[in-house]
Amino acid sequence: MERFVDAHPYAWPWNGDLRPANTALIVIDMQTDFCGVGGYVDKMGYNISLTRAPIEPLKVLMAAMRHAGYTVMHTREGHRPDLSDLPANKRWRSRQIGTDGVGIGDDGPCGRILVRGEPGWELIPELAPLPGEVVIDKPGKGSFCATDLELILRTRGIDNLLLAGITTDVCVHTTMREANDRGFECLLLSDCTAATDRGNHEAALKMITMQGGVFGAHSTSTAVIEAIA
Ligand code: C5J
Repeated sequence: MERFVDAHPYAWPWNGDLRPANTALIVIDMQTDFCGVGGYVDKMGYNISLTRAPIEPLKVLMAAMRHAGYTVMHTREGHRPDLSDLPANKRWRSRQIGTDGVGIGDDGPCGRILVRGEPGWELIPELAPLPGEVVIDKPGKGSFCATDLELILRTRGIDNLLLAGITTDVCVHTTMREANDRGFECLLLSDCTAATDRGNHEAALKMITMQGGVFGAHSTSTAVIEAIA
């Protein structure tokens, strides 16, 4: 039986082959540093009510997908405590924003910013992984760079990826582009993603719809829940 999600710019997935065995939800970087009080995004002066907006729709979507037997995975952006995987230019740039010159790897209100094991780096408790769910630790913006994500997806026979989390224009879009180039069929969920700037979120959605769906498609979580019911 073919199954499609009502999506833009096309009904997704392209071939109607949407099943628990070949489809995974990846929840990207729902960490305190990106959406919690005192985290990196908050410290940079951005409005965390934007990056917190996906939490409630994500709770509902994750429950529905788990109930229907779909794979749910998570990612965390972060660096080793010795910062041996933190490029100097990434650190330098992160210190340019805000008023105090504090950036990635430095002490902040939630511990060292984006450093593995620190409170700010943790996934937020509202969206905690269930035991057995895959968590990918990534040093970059994309989830495929310097991780075993592709190996895990291929081993499980996953073809279709639903992309959620933060931020739409950075880590979610980078992951979508990496996945698309590797042949995965991608769907970005507009209400389960957010950016630090509303215009960037809208622009990131629009980019997807060019060229017949240049990186895949986007839809709402409601459309996904209807399709998998
Ligand atoms: C950023 C992310 N924006 N998770 N990371 O630096 O999008």
